[in-house]
Amino acid sequence: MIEVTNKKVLDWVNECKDFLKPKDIQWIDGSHAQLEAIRQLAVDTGEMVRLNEEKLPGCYYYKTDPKDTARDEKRTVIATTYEKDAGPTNNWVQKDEMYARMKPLFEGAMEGRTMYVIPYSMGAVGSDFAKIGIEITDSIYVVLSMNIMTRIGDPVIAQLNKGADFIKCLHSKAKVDAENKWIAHFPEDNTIWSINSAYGGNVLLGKKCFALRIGSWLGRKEGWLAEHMLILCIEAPNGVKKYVAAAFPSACGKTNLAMLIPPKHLKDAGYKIYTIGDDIAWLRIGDDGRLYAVNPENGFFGVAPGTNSKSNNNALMTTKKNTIYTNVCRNLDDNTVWWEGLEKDIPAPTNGLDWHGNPWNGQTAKERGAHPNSRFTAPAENCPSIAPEFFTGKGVPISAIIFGGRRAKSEPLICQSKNWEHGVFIGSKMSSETTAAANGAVGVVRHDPMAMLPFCGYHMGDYFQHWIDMGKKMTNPPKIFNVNWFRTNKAGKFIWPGFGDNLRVLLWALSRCEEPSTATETTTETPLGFIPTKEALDLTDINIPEDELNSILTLDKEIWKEEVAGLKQWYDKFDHLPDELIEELHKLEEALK
Ligand code: OXD
Ligand code: MN
Repeated sequence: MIEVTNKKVLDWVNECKDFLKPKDIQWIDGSHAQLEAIRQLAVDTGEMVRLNEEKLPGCYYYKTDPKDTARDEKRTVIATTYEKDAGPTNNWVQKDEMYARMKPLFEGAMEGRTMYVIPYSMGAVGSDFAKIGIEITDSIYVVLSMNIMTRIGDPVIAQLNKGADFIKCLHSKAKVDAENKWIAHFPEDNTIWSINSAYGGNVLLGKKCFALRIGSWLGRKEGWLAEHMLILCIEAPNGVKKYVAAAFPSACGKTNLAMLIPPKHLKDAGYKIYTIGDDIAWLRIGDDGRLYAVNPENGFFGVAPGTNSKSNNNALMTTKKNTIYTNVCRNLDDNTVWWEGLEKDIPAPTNGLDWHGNPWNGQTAKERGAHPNSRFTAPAENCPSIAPEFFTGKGVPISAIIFGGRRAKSEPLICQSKNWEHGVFIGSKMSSETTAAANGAVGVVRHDPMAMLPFCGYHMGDYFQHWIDMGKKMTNPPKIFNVNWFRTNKAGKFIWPGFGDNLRVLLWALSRCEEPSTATETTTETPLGFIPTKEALDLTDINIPEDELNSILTLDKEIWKEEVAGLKQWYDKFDHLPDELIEELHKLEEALK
């Protein structure tokens, strides 16, 4: 390992050691030998199970406490000096009070344990977009997962030794005590403290905590955007590559869209899809006035249930080696894993263990084998559709930004905003039916602007203003769209086939980004923006009853009057919002009359 010479780093690690009181300290250099030894320790102590070496080489199984299986938004805190900086959508605690609440919980929390120090980079090490974090943890699961999700070890230490700044990330699983679980962000101090959880979203501090909550705060200060967005590349048959960034709330198919496989006729025509990111994008304005994006992560932390060769074969293939599976069902016959929706022809194991670790054979219809939010943590480099641009960390120019949610009735299949400000309005009004990715009721509609409600590290009124200001600085901003793959018919079945067929919708969006647009004449202008007519969409080989197709390509004014009423209530939460958004809301209300 390279010797650490950055004094700020050494001082902080010493300070943590003094109150955590670990039995020893291990710096993570990221070497193969070191990681292999840690894996062996995880197996020896029972923290992880090594899976079938032939079928799933390098793969491990990990299980969390049943009360600790999802992000815990109620226990996620933005701790600033003044409440106004956290805004009405975050749990705010005065920062000194939060330190005082958590310090006693951390006191001696690592007694008898090893304290691991993980230097990591979000973004390709040393690239223009990259930022560094150091995570201190007592969890082997965190060490091994951070190795997948970020770039760790010596190359990062080399950057720190050159004087690079870093985010101080402290985690202890402590007693995994749900009553004393806290995930606290101190953006004024570049600090994150997480205690009493062992679930990925709460403890892999590079992801939601740094790359989004602290990232969004830094982005506002420094003039860039940290967003809950996938990034994908669409290569046309003529070889031209276009890039799309898309924001959806958790468990709305982001990973599937990022890795989509084109429908047969488009594949035969020569369309190709490459994946750059599935969850987070950092976006900066380039010298040419366009918006450029990187994926700061190095792996995928995807929802396992429902992942199969039809829904997302690329994700399935990605998980076949060097992957950690959390809270899935184990198949004891061949030491592999299983989850609901894995494959029609792969039945539930007759000799299995459910996500609680209890014997399970798929016969107890009421119980699930895998937790609905069970996950795979898999290296991005495994992904068959990974883009070469992912590795350079250089940033790709974004043509279209797509917002989307899970709405059974209101939002049309796709709608293009009128301009950047209107697009920001479209993002600010996003709402979705909740899923299992966070604790709480599933299927309840909640406003989730830009899919950032749980992840924006500051006042959302200021966040919208930052978006408006970013638009003003771009001479060639991306066009903004809203999509909804989740409209249902009278029988409650999805109308749009989704998955690979979503490419048809993206292609329409990209045609709208051409100058001049190649699709204008087949578009309907509505109070919400531009919706394609059915002639404008490629519907080859798709069979949707005429009335259902019409219903997802029109705007139901009565439903939208109710949406506007809900939106007004939502906006009322904020003591300040950009004038541009109030104006757009007013215009929408008038147009619906
Ligand atoms: C995730 C989430 O895990 O959004 O990506 O919850
Ligand atoms: Mn996410």
